[in-house]
Amino acid sequence: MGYHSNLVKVHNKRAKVPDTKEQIRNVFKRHDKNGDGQLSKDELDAAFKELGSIWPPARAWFAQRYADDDGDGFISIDKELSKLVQYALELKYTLHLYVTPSFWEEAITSAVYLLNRVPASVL
Ligand SMILES: [Ca+2]
Repeated sequence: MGYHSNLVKVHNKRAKVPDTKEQIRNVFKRHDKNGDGQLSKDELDAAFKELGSIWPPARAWFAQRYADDDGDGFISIDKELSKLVQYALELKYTLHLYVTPSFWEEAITSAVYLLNRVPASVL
């Protein structure tokens, strides 16, 4: 491998700096500890801890209810991860309103977020 091809490689790497979405995606993927292609409640818990949630068990609970489309209690990396990432992204945005979100602020934000997504026919 010559000098030139190394330069090109570095340049390409620079151009592909992962965005927030990609980073969050990777955090979740990395937490599939047993590699079964699913995220369990415990694995979600650990992932949200890494993402900086101050109340990971609650966050994992809400996230599971939001993203678990087929209701099997696991988030499928193939089919349900996009929804989970979307949830994390939107939440992070909301939490930026607070300088230091407290336990209850995070809880209320989660609840409001979830309720906003309950179809009108249900509530
Ligand atoms: Ca599922």
